[in-house]
Amino acid sequence: MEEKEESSSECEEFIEWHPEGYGICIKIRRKLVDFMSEFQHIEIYETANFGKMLVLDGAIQVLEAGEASYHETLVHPAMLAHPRPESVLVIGGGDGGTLREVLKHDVKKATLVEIDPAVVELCREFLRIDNGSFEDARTEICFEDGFEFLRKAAECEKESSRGEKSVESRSVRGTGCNSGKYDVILVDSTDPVRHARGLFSEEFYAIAFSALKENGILVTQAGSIFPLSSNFLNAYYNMKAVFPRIEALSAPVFGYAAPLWGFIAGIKGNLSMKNVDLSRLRGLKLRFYNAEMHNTLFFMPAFVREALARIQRQ
Ligand code: AG3
Repeated sequence: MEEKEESSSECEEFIEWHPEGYGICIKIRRKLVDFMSEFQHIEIYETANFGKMLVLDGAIQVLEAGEASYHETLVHPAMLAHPRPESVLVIGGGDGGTLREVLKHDVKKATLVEIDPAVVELCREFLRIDNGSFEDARTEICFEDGFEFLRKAAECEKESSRGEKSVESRSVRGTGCNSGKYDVILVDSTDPVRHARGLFSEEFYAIAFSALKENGILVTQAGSIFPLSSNFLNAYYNMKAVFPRIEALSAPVFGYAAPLWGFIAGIKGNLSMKNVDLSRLRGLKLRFYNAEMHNTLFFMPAFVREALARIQRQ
């Protein structure tokens, strides 16, 4: 795989501009990876003061010094909301940070569905935030579009419940890891652009809803809350149409050009995300999330509550 080092004078700083007209600028020491995959432009940097950084198509995905708040908020409240999460599906997340957090729990199987094998390969070698989770015996990796993966799983379900044994259904089953239903689904995607756009659609949430067990929970990263982004509101709107109950969460994520990043949880069945057994956090070795902080993840600024209430009334 192509990899390139550049002299520090060529890349002293990395800037990501958000379309709204503000940005984030990070001083960097050197570029470790610059690769154009089939799907996107992958860059990995060593920054001057904040560890490594993963950038996809110009958008910062992971800044090592800031990634804990993102990955821990995406993963742990959902894992605690479920009394025994055994089967977890991660959509996206090719850097391995989400998988790393999932595997801190006593799960039986964690399936990672990542569209771009190059992201996994390069992050495993150069970013190294996965902490061995790609090699964990409970991990199963599938290189496929997450939406397609769930679509096929739904097809498969339908056919097996009809008792059909067509060649086609066997081949669907044969594509690998899309079998069974999940206790927890975590969507760790890029912004809703290009191949990730579909992961924020009502159709995707409907298919993910049916891939959850009777009691299950889906959490997606959902874009900036402050400033309030249309990405966040759209995801909320589309999830609302599918899930009987949803919760918005937020955390500050250093590395994204927004003081508050949003997450949305869709709850199926009889689970509560707010009243959880926080003693299960003991021994998990977390850097950001803790029992005292749990409630604060659900606090929303007044202007966000207002915007969400307007969506609820529709
Ligand atoms: N995925 C969400 C990153 C979104 C950041 N957006 C941006 N910088 N414009 C992060 C993947 C981490 N596992």
